[in-house]
Amino acid sequence: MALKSSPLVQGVLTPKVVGALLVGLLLGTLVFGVVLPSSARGAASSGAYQRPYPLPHQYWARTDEFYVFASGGQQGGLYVYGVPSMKYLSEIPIFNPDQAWGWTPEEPKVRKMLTNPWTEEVVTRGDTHHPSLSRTNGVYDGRWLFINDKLHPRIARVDLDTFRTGQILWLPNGNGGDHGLSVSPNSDLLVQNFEHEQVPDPAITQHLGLTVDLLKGPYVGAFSGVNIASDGAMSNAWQVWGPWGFDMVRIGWGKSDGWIVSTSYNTERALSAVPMFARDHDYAFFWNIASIRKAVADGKYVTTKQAPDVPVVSWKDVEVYVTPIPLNPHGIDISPTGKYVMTSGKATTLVVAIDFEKTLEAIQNKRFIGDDFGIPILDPDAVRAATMDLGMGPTHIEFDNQGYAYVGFFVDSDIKKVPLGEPYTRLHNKEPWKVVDVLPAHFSVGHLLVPGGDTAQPYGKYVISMNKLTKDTFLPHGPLESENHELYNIEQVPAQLIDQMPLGPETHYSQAIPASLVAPRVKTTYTEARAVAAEKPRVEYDYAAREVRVHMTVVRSFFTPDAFTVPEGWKVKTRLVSQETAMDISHGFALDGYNLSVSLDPGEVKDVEWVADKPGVHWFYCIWFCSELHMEMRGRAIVVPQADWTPDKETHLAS
Ligand code: K7E
Ligand code: CUA
Ligand code: CA
Repeated sequence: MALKSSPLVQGVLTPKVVGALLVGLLLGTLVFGVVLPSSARGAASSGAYQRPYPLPHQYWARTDEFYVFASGGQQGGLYVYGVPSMKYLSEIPIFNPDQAWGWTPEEPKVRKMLTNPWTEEVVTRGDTHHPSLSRTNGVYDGRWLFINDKLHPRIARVDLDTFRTGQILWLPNGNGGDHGLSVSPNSDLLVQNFEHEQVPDPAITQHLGLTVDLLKGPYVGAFSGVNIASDGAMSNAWQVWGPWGFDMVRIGWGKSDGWIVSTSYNTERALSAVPMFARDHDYAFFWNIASIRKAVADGKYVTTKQAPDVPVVSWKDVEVYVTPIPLNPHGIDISPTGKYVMTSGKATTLVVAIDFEKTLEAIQNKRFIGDDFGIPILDPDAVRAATMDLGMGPTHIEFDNQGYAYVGFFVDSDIKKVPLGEPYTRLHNKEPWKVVDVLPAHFSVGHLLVPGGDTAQPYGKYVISMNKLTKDTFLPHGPLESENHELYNIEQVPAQLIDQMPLGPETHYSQAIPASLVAPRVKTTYTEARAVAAEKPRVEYDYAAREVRVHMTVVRSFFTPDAFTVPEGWKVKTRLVSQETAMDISHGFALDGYNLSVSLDPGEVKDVEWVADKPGVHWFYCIWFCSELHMEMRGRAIVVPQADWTPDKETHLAS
């Protein structure tokens, strides 16, 4: 019998039904089948992939193999979930404030990160697209994750010991529209493309020798190089500007070490959608990193008033090549040895595999078929390993550990599995570049991932498809629907779809990293509070600065002090010191009627500044259910009307 018609599900517990259930209990399994979900009954059938988590206690044992960090798109940060359980773990707020995850600009550290250094605007809208996990020798190392905001010219570093944003770096000379981001094999360089063409500082257009009209264009494109120090600190290194906007990007490794590969879909330099399809091809770019550094060292650059320390280099002064790629390419991805660079014409059925060894030879032998803006155009016949006609709307590509590429198709709503050429044929013994499996998706594949699938050593085993559309896959939840992450086991052909998970709109790229590389480094408490442990709670009044400074300790289940007075209009600097040392015991400080809520993790110290401009009693309260006295964990900020204030109303704590 189907679950749908089970009396329990319908909630019709009439005496007759209860009686039948009692009979069922007495008879054991015979009637029990009625109330078991069909999936639980089906798990024992032979050949089916066994979900590894039939029972909760096995999940408590924390046996997931991978963490997935999924870009949140308009959510402005990351979603985190486990694989293969597909269980949602948390979110990491980055560019958008999110008090549910303790990320609010009331905290000066957060506020500073969200502030545009040039305009001093606090920017609270972001659009994350491309996470790139830090790596050592081309392999994930579990230290950090870097990610861009498409809406503003800024990138962030997330620290994987705290799952919190540690730095936001603003990129100069542009308004945003940043797209592809990639980290180098040893995490010392990061490249961020500007997909949207810009009208830059006149010093830049002059240096490029191009003219840009604000109304009529054509505008110019750029990518930023960012240095990453050994402690993860990011700093602007240089920018390269050229005639086009640049879309996706990878910094090469192995056979393509020392090169940046990227795509552009708008080599027409068009200003609206239809003319962006005017040419039957656009380009893949190959940029030599050493030549960019040499141009900087040789002084071939300009700087701008906004960023006097960041050299801006012209494409003319660096070593760069292009090769034609059919109609509007998007993703560009590199195989594990660094040999194959794969891309595709988004508006075609064609997928191109470029052999990077052949590309270097073609450069050496000047196998050019012309130039565009002075950039040599490499002969496609000289650089391609294959041009495959595979299906509608090829978009992004990942790689496994068995020598296969996985190409996602937006229009076909599937993923095609394709064997790579040498040196991978000994792994799969297949004729290269011919589809061996088709993974159906529900629906419209955007990005896809294989764990480690953008590194020198993919882990394989799974593919996750990040589908843009769900249609009727899940319960209706309003006109704006979630997206669908689908998990496939790829150890066999055909691959098996083993789970689906709705996730908020809309993820772009995501990466999966072995749990063993991250879980051991995750902190459960902070140690900052130890440094101020000796300081006693106190309230200080500074009449000259019109400022009250409150030094407050926070521990289950008390704020000390739990009441203080403030003259109306004064600034209140509140230092919160968590004295907790136990894991999972976070508190918080939310102030009634003041648009203020901060989270305070165990052992953490936070400063909150606010202006006491609303007279009256304002309760502050703890925001997390920390003990059975959680609701009582509150106190009063008493804002005394200016006219009524006298110094005898100051709060003095008994010492
Ligand atoms: Cu959505 Cu990588 Cu921004 Cu393609 S991008 S899907
Ligand atoms: Cu502290 Cu609730
Ligand atoms: Ca185009």
